[in-house]
Amino acid sequence: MKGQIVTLHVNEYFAENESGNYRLTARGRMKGKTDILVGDYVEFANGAIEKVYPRTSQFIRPSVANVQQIVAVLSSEPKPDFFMLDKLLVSANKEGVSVVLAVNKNDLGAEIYEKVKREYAGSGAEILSVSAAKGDNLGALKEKLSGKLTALAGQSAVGKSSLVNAMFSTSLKVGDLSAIKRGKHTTTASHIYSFGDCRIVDTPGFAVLETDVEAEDIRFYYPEFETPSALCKFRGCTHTSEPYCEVKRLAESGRIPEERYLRYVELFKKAKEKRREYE
Ligand SMILES: Nc1nc2c(ncn2[C@@H]2O[C@H](COP(=O)(O)OP(=O)(O)OP(=O)(O)O)[C@@H](O)[C@H]2O)c(=O)[nH]1
Ligand SMILES: [Mg+2]
Ligand SMILES: [Zn+2]
Repeated sequence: MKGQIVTLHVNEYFAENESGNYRLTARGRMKGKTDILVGDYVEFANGAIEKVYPRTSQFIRPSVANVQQIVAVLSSEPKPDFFMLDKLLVSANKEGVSVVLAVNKNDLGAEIYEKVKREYAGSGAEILSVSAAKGDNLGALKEKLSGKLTALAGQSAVGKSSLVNAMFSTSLKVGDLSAIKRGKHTTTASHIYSFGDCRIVDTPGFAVLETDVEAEDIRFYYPEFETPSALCKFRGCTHTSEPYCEVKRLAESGRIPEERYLRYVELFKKAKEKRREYE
């Protein structure tokens, strides 16, 4: 039989298909395999997983497979970490996964939403202003979720669980802001929840879904760089320190959001340093 892993514990896998729910183990050939992930489609018989099907996407932190869309939740409190968001967008673009930026807690003001619209207009992500508390714009968000396995990402306490509860009348545990100060996350294990044709991976308070990307490849995952990069003087321009760089020129004149560009340069440098550590 074929099913999809909806959650897992130590050598205990919970799969689901149209006919029901199954508690599985990894025996025989699969024993000791640590790379069976939430989201994986598996073949099983007699309670044992026999095979993992090829994945359409994969993230390493948190480990989830076959996600088709990411809803990245942001809020004014806690303040957004745009560096994390940029990393998430790079990983998502690399894995071919679409991103919706859900700016939550709009009952507290529109400043962050306006900033996100400015900085991410060319990023390829869709941007929605929502409020779990007031129920604002949740219909639009729900529509996005329809028919796609969606991962909820975002810092702890931005309101991921609250949004799920408000959209689907569930009662996932909701933490308070003080929980993050103590370093505790409210959601502790990745879990796929099904609500009609909406299927959601609620991940433990992780800020990003990450994959590994080479420093020189990061630029390919910034859609707003694509057109101007044809005008850079040097072929293979990384848009960081080369002269006559069109991307840099547009960032300096504000036509590419400058802060997002500067974070890109930072991301590039960090990826380079990290690689050097291992050389
Ligand atoms: N004002 C306001 N507060 C909200 C809104 N949505 C959630 N909150 C509050 O934000 C806090 C965190 O909400 P959670 O839903 O637990 O956040 P989370 O992103 O699931 O957090 P983790 O599970 O730790 O990753 C709670 O105190 C919520 O009541 C909103 O739309 N407006
Ligand atoms: Mg949560
Ligand atoms: Zn360039």
